[in-house]
Amino acid sequence: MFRFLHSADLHLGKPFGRFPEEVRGSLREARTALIPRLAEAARAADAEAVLLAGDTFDSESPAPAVIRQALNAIAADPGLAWVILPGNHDSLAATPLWERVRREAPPNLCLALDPQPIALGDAAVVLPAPATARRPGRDLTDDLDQPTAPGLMRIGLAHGAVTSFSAGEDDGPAVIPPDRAERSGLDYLALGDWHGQIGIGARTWYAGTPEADSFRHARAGAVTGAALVVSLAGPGAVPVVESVATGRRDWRQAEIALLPGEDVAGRLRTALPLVVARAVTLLSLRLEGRLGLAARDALQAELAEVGPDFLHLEADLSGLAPVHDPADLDRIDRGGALRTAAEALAAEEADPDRAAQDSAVAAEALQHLFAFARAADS
Ligand SMILES: [Mn+2]
Repeated sequence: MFRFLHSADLHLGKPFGRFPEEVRGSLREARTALIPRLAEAARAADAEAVLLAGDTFDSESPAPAVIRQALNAIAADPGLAWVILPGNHDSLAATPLWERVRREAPPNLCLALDPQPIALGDAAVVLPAPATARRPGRDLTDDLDQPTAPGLMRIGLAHGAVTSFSAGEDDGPAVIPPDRAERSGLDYLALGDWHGQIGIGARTWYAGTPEADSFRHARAGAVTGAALVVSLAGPGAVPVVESVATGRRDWRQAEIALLPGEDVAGRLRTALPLVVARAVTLLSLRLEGRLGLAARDALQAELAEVGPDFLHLEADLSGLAPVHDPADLDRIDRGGALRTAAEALAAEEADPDRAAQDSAVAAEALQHLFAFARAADS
C-alpha cells in the first residue's frame, strides 16, 4: 500500500491586484498557510508523501520570502516527502527560481526538474513531466512511457490540459491524451492546471487548487479548496481517491432575479450565506429584474448593511432595469423644485433618443435624489 497527497496550483505569491488592500492581505495569508495545511492533511490521512503537480508559485519570480517560507514549511516535517513539479506559471524557463529552490531545498523535498523517475520509498516511483515553458507546444507526457523496474507502482506527475477547457478552442498538440495513464502503464496520473477538482478516469485526476482563487470555478459549480488523498494497493490496482478540504476562503457566486413589488431586502437576506461564514467569504452577486426607485433604494441599503459582514462583497446591478411608478416620485416631493428635477430626470432616463450612458447618469441621479428625500423624511 502506498498513500500520498496530490495537490497542485497553489499559486503562492498571487497578488490579487484587483481587490482592496485588506482583502489582498487576507487572500495572501490564506496562501502562505497552504504548505503547513497540506502537510497536516497528509499526516491526518497517514500519507507518506505530497505531490505538487505544477504552479506551486504564481510567477517565475516570486518574492524571496514566498520561496523561503514555502521551503521552511516543508522542512518543518522532515519525515514527510515532497515532490514539486514546475507548471506553466513556474516553468523551467524560470531558471533563477529553480536554481534558488534547488540551492535552499531541505532534504525531504525532491524537485522534478527533468523527466528522470523519482523513487518514493521502495514501492513507488514518480514519473514527472515538468513544464519546459509557459506554452511547451507539445504533449510532455509522452515522456511518461519510460520503463521502470518491475513491481513498482508508477505515478505520473504532469501539468496541462486534457481537453481544451475554453469553449471553441481546438485541442492543440500540447493537450494530454485523457487515456495517458492507460497508454503509459501508470497506476495513477496526478495532474495540475485546471483549478477545479475533477476525475478524468479512474487513474487520472486534477487535484484542483487547495485554496480557491477566483469566482470562475464557483460559477461553474466546481470543487475548489481541496486536495486528493490517493491510496494505491499495489501495481495495477485501481487507486482509491478521496477529496479532503483544505481551503480557508470561500469564493461564492449568486444570481438573484427580482420581480417588481417583491421584498428585495428579504430576497437578498435569504440568498446570502450564514453570518458565521461571511468573514472568510468573497461573494459576487448579480441582480436581475425590474425595480422601481423605492425597491432599488431598499436593495442598496441592504447591500450597504450586510457588506461589512463579508471579506468581500461585490454586486453587479447592471442587469436591473427601472420601472416607473408615480408613487416613487411623490415620495421625493409632490411639487416644487425637487419634483420638477425628479420628473426631468425620469423623462431623460426614459428618453429613447438619448445615449445609454446619459440615461444611466439620469437614472443614477434620480436614485440619489430618492435616497436623499428618504433620508430627509426619516
Ligand atoms: Mn494554475
